Amino acid sequence: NLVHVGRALISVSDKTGLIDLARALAGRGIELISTGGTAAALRMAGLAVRDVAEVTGFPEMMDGRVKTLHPNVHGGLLALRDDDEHLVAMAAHGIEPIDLLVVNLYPFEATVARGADYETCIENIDIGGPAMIRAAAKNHRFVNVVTDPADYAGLLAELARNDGATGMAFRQKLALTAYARTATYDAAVSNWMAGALKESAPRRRAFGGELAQTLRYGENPHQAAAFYTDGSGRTGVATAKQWQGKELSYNNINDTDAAFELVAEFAGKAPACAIIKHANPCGVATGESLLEAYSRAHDCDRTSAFGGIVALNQELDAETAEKICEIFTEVVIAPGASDAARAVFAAKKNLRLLTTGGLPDAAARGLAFRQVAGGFLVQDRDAANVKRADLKLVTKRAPTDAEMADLLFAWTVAKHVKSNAIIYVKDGATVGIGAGQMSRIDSTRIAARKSQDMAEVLGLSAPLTQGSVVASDAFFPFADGLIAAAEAGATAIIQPGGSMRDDEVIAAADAAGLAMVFTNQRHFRH
Ligand code: 93A
Repeated sequence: NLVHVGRALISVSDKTGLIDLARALAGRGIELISTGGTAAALRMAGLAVRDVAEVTGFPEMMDGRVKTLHPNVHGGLLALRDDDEHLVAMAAHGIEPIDLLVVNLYPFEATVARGADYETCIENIDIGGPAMIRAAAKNHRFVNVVTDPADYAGLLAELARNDGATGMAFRQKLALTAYARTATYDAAVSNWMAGALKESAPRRRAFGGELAQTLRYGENPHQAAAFYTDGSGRTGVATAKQWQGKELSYNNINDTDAAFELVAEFAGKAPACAIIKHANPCGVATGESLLEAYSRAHDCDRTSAFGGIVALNQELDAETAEKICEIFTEVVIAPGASDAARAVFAAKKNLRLLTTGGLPDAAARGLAFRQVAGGFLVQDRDAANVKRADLKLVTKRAPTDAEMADLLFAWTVAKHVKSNAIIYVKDGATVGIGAGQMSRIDSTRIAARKSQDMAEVLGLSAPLTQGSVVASDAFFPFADGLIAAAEAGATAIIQPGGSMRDDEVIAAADAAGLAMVFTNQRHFRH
């Protein structure tokens, strides 16, 4: 199953590592064929190369749209070297075998990510490249196909091991990678078109991702796992730079994402902090400073914050870093970190610090996936966000300005809490969070009870739910949840409305002197 490599076709947009590779191949006596830009780069480096135009007998034409799409190329890639008919056809048409294909594609994903116009994106759809990759991969019994500069070193090592040949298992792995690449590439084109045509999740389309990192394990140690990027380049944990600490785990990545998406809602606003445990916030706060925001977020639920993940909406400063170091924290993610803040963290070897240069765009279009037996569900990501003007007052009393600010804050947090979500907020900080319960009344009570527990820890005479406001991610189906919130001391409520019993719920609010607004929009998160 060893195949000797005698001729290579190299056609690459990303010229990383090209010269070193080509020089090593040439050093093995391998003949090089190349397309325009690649051939020029090789010649500049003093390497001998044949133009693909000489192989095809056609010039590269139509702005390069047609350069390798020719039987002399595809026959050379697809011919079975042990099939007499194929050999006869090769001889009859002057087709030479191509044993190695090195291609990386027009940078379509990067072109989309930099916001290029429609025509530019279209021009960056590679046709000849994927056609050759798929042909070479199909014929992996005889042909090697390399689609990623990261695999050049492995190729050279394999050739060195086998005196200029490669083994079948090696070529099979290359073929698998090659098909993953073309599938991901076409998925990116499909998704870009869906976006350009303003189509959303329900449209027929393909999904793909690039392997970014294999993980030590998944949600549990017996599950293998990996991290894929979706090619969107959207700022977030996938684009973050890690400054220190051991590799992120599957759960770390999941929680870090939840934390960062939450503080992204506060882009351009006051300093904000979210602390996440098990993908739910256990404290979210704004403040005059990041230090204050962090401290207030921490005070929502100090017990849960231990071993949590902290996200900030602004550059981390040294004072906040010092404060964070007072308890065990798994990950801190922020748009940036000052040198002084990094120096503070340097002493905490296990703490991971991630910076991204910005915040995720909270309003970005995108898709969210959920796996079920035999398939997966796809929906638009929840990019909605109500404004004050969208709210409908339904009670006799209107919220005060201070209550209104807290209601909107609580509603924003509720969007990022697993349903049933109940969030008590006071002065721009959560003071009680009930998450993931099967009944809304349980979430309401749990959030109030946690606030009571914290009052004891903080030595307060009354829990901070006294004089707070409450958000509910979906409507109260009965008045009991609202009454429980009022009993905990809430003075105002924000919720979607829309229950069959809205009248009862509104009457209960009026009876308790509460102000209540409806958003007419739900934020289930399951
Ligand atoms: O426009 S194409 O789809 N038509 C082709 O026939 C073709 N053959 C190779 N693009 C084609 N390529 C691509 O050109 C390769 O996939 C590679 O990305 C690029 C290399 O071009 P150059 O060598 O001129 O820089």
